[in-house]
Amino acid sequence: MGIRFPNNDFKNFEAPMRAEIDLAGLEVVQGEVPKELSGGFFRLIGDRKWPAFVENDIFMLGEDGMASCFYFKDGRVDFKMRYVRTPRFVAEEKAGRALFGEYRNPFTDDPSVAGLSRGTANVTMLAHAGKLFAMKEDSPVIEMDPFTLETIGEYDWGGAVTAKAITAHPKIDPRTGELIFFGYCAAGPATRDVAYYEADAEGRIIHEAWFKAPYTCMVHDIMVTEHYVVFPITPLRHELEWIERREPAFKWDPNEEVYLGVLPRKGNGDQIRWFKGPNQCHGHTVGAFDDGRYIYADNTFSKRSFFHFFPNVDGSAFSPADTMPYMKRIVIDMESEGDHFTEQKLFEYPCELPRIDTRFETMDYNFVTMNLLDVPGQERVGHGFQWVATMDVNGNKPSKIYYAGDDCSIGEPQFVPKSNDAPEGEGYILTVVGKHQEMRSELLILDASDINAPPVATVALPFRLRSTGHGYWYSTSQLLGETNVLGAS
Ligand code: V55
Ligand code: FE
Repeated sequence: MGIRFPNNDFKNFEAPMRAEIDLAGLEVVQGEVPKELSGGFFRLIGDRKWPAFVENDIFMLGEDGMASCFYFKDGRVDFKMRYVRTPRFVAEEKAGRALFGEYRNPFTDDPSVAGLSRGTANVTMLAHAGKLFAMKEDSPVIEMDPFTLETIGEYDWGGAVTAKAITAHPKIDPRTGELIFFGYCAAGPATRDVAYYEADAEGRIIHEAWFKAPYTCMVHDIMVTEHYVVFPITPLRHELEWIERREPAFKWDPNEEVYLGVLPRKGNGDQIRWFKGPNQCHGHTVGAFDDGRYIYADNTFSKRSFFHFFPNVDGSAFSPADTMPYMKRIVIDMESEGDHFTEQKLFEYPCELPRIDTRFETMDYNFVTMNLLDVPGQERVGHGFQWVATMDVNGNKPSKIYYAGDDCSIGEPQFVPKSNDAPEGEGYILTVVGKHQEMRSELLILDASDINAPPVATVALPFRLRSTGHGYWYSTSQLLGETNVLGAS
């Protein structure tokens, strides 16, 4: 059977690579790579190996996870890229064709794979307690070798994690090195069950709690403070009967209420308190902290889901402007008798993929870097994310905006401190630029305190890397399990 990728989203710069790569010694075409940086910049790229047999395959979300890493040492950068050998990938490789059907719909699969994990491991890579995981929110995590990118296999923390799905956005508390994570649809596809876990710095599960969400929906990220965990239940709904009827797995409901579920850290499921607010869709958490009474949590929210390919529940049309995410600060008063939260816009332009200096995760913080979707007054030439911005959530420093160039896309910015004990926000921003005309990509190293200064270094790839969501830096000491906290080396 001939191999052909039918969808227009899978053409030109975004055509699947389907190639595993080893390239030692990337060319540094400008500047110098800081010698203090020792570690890896890990990006999971969706990269479909076998063409879908269903029509509505979703670019990126539905594709096989391809683990890629820029390894930094002594001013040199090596590159490696390997498919994550999920149970799904292994089964399809053996068959030489796709066996899994539509996104998040097991009823569309080839009967030969019934009961096998559908996970594609294509969202984020996490290093904790000396292990590296490739993660997708609909399935168990996959353990990988941090240095060879070989797949080790599904990991369940020694049997302690029974949730059938684990988030791709856990948080690490830098005070303790604890890993805070959860799974939604934790009892199976389209269930309301949410499981919440904490692992200690050595990776042993020390807490587990279960509760039911008010309705089934995508819960992509969480907010974690020193004393609380906040679960955003926003109505990108997901119903078993829809997937049974082969309708889209997710639909946006403009009428359903928004609930933020607040659980004390290491609390039990029956301690959850729900706070309500205006109808909107959660994107990603920026940072969150509490002062004992108030919870402050910064997030991106759009009027409806950012994912335009998920229809409204009633089939009604919507404005593209309503998919644009904006950064807002949520405030929850834990001493109030009420059941509402308040919110305030923090940044004027539409933005996504916000990242902080994660040495300040769960703590009062200032520094943010993110991608922008639109900058009024600047013409957009091409598509996707085209800008990186830095800002201070407390307004102490002016925001800066870096434009990637015409017909260039730019990836999620990753902040890396200059040294392990550098002040907050002092260091570098790593980001991958796709040069669509030239059909190749570059890794940019920008000065986080002035992203408009000439780049610290530009590292060229002699090929393209498809656009993706997330990229995470882990220092060599974090990869070796010597620390769980963001560092330079
Ligand atoms: C997201 C990404 C996914 C997914 C669900 O960015 C949510 C959000 C790349 O896959 O399956
Ligand atoms: Fe994400």
